[in-house]
Amino acid sequence: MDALLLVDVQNDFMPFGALPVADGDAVVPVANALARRFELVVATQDWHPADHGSFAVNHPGTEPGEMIELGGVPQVLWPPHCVQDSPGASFHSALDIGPISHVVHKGTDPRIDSYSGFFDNGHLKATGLEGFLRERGVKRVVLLGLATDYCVKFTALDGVALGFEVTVVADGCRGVELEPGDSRRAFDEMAAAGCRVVTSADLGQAGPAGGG
Ligand code: VGL
Ligand code: ZN
Repeated sequence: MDALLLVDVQNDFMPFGALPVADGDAVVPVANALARRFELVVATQDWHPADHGSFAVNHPGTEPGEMIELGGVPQVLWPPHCVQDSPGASFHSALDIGPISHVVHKGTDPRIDSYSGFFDNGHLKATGLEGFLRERGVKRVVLLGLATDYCVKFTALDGVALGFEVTVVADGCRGVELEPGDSRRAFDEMAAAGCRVVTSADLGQAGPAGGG
């Protein structure tokens, strides 16, 4: 069984959002085209409380982009984004949510961030995504979304570490690029860890995905 995993296709990561990813909305048509072809489509949402420790505003004297320690691990500070139930946390309005059968919220604990859809950044708590996929017999996870250099990367790396076959759809991903080249390095890291990095065209045109 294959699952399509849509990572954080949320307004705040779009070019008009609070934590803008250049060209982030380009992932939406890729997601919509692929979602039709999977029996199981799961989405993650970054879902922070307003007092989340990854927000620079919650650490007086700091600015976005600075590093601190949070939950025992290094943490980049961000502008407030994806606050639970805010418009910025919603899926992009053009994302076809019909095929999505399950949504995983992450980053809900103010004391630690969670880039991966599977675990928080300290690997202390699971989100439930692994169990959800295993209960349904999922062996291969095809993933895309935002951002390449954070949530896509850490979700892909945890996925392979957990024993899933992970395929990353490169044209369905865009990165934050705090440092130029971060996205390219993220794709290299994912490939080195055993992820297949493909384009949506490589996955073929017709029928349910799984053959390609
Ligand atoms: C993300 C930074 C902060 C992401 C989430 O979805 O990649 N990046 N929170
Ligand atoms: Zn976040």
